[in-house]
Amino acid sequence: MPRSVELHNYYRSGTSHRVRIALHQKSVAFEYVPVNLLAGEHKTDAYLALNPQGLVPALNVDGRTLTQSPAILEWIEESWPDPPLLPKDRYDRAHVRAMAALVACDIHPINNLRILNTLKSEFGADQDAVLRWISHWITEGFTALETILKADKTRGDFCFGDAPGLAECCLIPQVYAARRFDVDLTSFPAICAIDDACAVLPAFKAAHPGNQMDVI
Ligand SMILES: N[C@@H](CCC(=O)N[C@@H](CS)C(=O)NCC(=O)O)C(=O)O
Repeated sequence: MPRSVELHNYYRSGTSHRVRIALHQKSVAFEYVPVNLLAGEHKTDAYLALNPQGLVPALNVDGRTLTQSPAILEWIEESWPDPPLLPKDRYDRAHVRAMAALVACDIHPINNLRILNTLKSEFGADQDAVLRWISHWITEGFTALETILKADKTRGDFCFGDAPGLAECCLIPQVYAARRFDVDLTSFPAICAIDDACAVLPAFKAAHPGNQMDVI
C-alpha cells in the first residue's frame, strides 16, 4: 500500500473534485496540496515538473506522479477496490464508464478555464456569451444523461444500482459547476435527485469545494 498520497488540486476544479470524492469514498488518507489556478500556480516551473500539461489534479504517490483524473480514478479503484466505484458485470461497467465519460469527455473539457479565457481573448466573447456557452454544453450533455438515467428501471438513488461510483465522481462536480454558472437544472430531476442523494454522504461532503482549505 502507498505510504504517502499527495493531491495537488484546486477547491473549485471539477477534475480535482472527482478525485477527492474517490479518495474520501475509499477512506484514503491524503495530503491536500492547493494549486491556485486564478494565481496561475499551475503554470509555474514547479508544477509543470509534476504535470507538463499544467492542469490539475496531479496525484503524487510515494514520489510518482499520476495525472489525468480518469486515469487517477481507475488507479484509485485498482489500488483500493472497496467500496467499488464500478459494478462487477463488464456490460454494467461499460455503462457506468459511459456516463462518466459523457461528463468527463463531452461536457467538462469545453467549459474549462482555458477554453473560456480563449473565447474571451481570441474570439471576442463577453461574459454573457461565455455563460451562454457553458449553459449550452451542460444542458446538451445533461439532456442525454437524464434520458439514459430515466431509461434504467433497475436504478436506485444513484446513476447505477444502489451506491455511488465512478459516474457520480464525474457528475456531482459537474452539477456543482452548473449551479455556480446559474444553469437552469429544472429539466433534470433525475440528475438533481442523484445530487441530493450524494450530498448527504460523508465522502461527498468531505470532497465538496466549500469544505476545502483553499476555498476563497
Ligand atoms: N483531462 C484532464 C483535465 C484537467 C483540467 O482541465 N483541469 C482544469 C481544472 S478542472 C485545469 O487545470 N484548468 C486550468 C486551465 O484551464 O488553465 C483531467 O481530467 O485531469
